[in-house]
Amino acid sequence: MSRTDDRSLLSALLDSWDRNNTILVNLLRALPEGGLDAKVVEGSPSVARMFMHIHYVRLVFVSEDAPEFAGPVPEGEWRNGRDRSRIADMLNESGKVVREAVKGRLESGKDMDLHYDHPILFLQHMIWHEGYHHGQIKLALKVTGHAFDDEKIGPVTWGVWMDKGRS
Ligand code: NI
Repeated sequence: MSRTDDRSLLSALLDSWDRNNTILVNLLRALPEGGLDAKVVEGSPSVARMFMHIHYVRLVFVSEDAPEFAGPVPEGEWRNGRDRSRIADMLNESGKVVREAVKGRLESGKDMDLHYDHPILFLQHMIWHEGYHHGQIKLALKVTGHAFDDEKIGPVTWGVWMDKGRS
């Protein structure tokens, strides 16, 4: 059976976003002690600030592109977060906001207001943006002597994409 019907595509698309968020939160939870303060070089943002930036970017784009789904946008873009479970809650929350914005705009047939011709482009942009910072976060840990063990981090990050029985 063809899988190009809209419902099937929408469900796979939203599944990809959910997996992306799961991977990000798994990375956060797997950080070693002191990992939130790691930086690639002096002057670059800490791991904590990168997670907070990702949360901020999600919410600011929804507020600019699909404001009917927006909640409050945090005051600063690169704030320092100290509490890992609080950051995880924030990411899960902003993940839902993005999900609802994309789903809502797709269902209503409306483009995004400011940056994108199609809601899917917004979702792809967020996944690309977060993958970019994911690599920076891992590099920051490596250069500060806190490198992840690939055998441990692989299954909760790369493995989530390739978990065939999950959805
Ligand atoms: Ni960024």
